Amino acid sequence: MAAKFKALHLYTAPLSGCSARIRITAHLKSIPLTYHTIDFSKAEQSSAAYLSINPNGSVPSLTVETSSNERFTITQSPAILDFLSTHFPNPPLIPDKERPRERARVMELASLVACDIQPPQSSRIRKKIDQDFGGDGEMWARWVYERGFGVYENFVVRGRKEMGNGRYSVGNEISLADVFLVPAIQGGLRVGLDVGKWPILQGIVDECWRLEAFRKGGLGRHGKLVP
Ligand SMILES: N[C@@H](CCC(=O)N[C@@H](CS)C(=O)NCC(=O)O)C(=O)O
Repeated sequence: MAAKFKALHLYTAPLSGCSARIRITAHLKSIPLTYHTIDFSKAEQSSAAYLSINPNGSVPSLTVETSSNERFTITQSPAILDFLSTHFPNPPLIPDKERPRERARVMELASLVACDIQPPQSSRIRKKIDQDFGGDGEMWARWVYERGFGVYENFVVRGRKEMGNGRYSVGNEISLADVFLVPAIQGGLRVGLDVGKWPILQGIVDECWRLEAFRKGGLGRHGKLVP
């Protein structure tokens, strides 16, 4: 643990892809986190106790206890990842400024998942579609994932044309892009998608899955990426 911090408390849910981004990163960087499970089946994310930690009623949240006994909470997975990458730089998950193209590609792919794939099909949105709009939330989620994974794969193809082939989303180093991709793919599997439709994504995910950090930090119960 960096000397500045006494403890880092992660509020997480086993099937939350946004929380899995933090868990995988913590394993890759060997950051000791204290885990607090928020039970969605008991709607704990909407309890008064949890809303006092995260007024957005979502996971993940990270409460930081500093060595000078201050406490502060960070919500939103990109903000938490920024904190972790600043204070636990190794191994880096974002290429440095000497590699501007790789850096841009990593941030582009991570943002594709963070902004265009996960939010429109989140559990809260699906529930609203099912309960209040007379629709089928799972079908909607499948459409969002299908479109998003096709776009992701096209971006990887473009990146490989520019920078050469690699094992992961961008080159041969694990990056934030992979950390965002793998839990999203697991989310897609949960709604019945056949990831084999995107052979390049399947290849990246297979490579990531060789790493313990992904197996330990990925979505609980759905540890098997390839059905
Ligand atoms: N933009 C947020 C999204 C967080 C989010 O949507 N979390 C989901 C789980 S992946 C959640 O907690 N949903 C609460 C609910 O469905 O009530 C982040 O990246 O942290």
